[in-house]
Amino acid sequence: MTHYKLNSSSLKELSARVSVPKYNRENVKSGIVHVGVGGFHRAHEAMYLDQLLHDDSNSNWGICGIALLNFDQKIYNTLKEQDGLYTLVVKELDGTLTKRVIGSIVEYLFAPENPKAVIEKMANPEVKIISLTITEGGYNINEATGEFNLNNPQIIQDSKNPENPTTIFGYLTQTLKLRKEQSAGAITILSCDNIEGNGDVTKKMLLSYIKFAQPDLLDWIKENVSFPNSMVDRITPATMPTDISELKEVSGIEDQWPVVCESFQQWVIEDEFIAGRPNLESVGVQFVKNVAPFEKMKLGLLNAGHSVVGILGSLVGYSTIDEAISDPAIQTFLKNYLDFEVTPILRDLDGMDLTAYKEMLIKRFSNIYIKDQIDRICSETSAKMPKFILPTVFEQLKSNKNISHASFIIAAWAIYSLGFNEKKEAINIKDALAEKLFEKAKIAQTYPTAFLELEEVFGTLSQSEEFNTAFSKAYQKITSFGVKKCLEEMNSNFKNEKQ
Ligand code: CS2
Repeated sequence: MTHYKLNSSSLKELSARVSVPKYNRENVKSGIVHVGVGGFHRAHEAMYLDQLLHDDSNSNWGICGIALLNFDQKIYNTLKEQDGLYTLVVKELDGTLTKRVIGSIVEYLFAPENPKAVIEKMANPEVKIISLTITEGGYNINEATGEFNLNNPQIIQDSKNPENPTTIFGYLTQTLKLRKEQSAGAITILSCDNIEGNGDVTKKMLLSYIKFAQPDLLDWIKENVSFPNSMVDRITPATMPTDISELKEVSGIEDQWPVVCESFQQWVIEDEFIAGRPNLESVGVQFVKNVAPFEKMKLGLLNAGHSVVGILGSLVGYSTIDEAISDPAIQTFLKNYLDFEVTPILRDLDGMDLTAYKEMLIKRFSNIYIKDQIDRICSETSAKMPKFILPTVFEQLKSNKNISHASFIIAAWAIYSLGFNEKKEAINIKDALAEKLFEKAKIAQTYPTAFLELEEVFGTLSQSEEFNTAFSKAYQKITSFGVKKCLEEMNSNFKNEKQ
């Protein structure tokens, strides 16, 4: 089979093998600028827009992808070499691979190389939406106070050098300033990160920065910028070398960075697009008045579920989510956690079948073809914990409800943070707070609750006596008997309690 490097000129040949964009990409304008062109964006928003662009009347809604950090150089280079094209490989539950070349990213910029070009692009009147996937940790929130962290050296640097920003807050501020000066019109800033009230959080954090750095912009922003909340969902593991070679061997496509994902996809958004929006409902996006209940459900069940399976699975010595969830001790523990600690805090989900949602979630985690890496799931747990698990814990504590599973998970995380699993193999911890976590985890070997003193992660949790007690008990048990034994015991006690 002839192999083709993926780019605009090979699309014609490739169209005989996989589905390719059938619209004229040269006519597509970037009505959207997206910051953070990782796997998730390419499996989700860019995929929805690719579908939409097949109708010529939508040609104003292409995407300009921004690689914001130095770390993003590789994706920028790949997009540049491949004219923005990449293959999306959907792994169905039965293992079938559905391959499709996505063409909605029609421009791309590397911010560290040319910050001015990025600001000018975002301030272009044709651009109506700036969307973000900058990760849970990217919003610069001080978890101890819930406020914007003005002490972050990069934030201070941006406020002193506004024309050469390095953070998303510096970029957005300069963009809004230019839009105001050039009367470029209103703009929507759409967060697509896994944070409860992601639009509200983006607004609060950005306005805090602007109040400090450019207060004269605030009035203009009030009238001209909207921040819809949204809930996004599609499991997108990291692309593995085998994904790249399969694509080459089976389909003859040389793609340096294809994206692999599950077939499930969901996007629920509040319809607050001040400068207009594409007709996304025609490709299955749901628009609702209030996204909060959906977001809370997804973060509390799916994302928290991931962290639970990831942390416990990692300690036992598994390396993928499907392996870990196939362990009955982990699966039963997860189900009990979701049913008895998370479900009670979920409300206002009329018409939503939560039982079916949870069953589906277990199926999605169990997909053996996805092979979602525990390393990916456990990366940046210090930023995920306050968004995925702690809101549930605080609510349960407030109403004196069960926290036995959550305290067990956090105790397991304290032990995980020492850097070894129970087979004495080193764990590859990727976390901006890895050093601090390790220091606390060391002290926790003698005083377990020292781990909870990390305020930037746990906020006021260490003030709860009830949590401290449950946490210490879980910690001692895990260190004495190992995770698996503890899970089995908890699961059977729980079963007896329920009978
Ligand atoms: C995962 C998410 O990062 C994580 O820990 O839970 O990336 C998850 O796969 C997506 O949010 C699925 O929509």
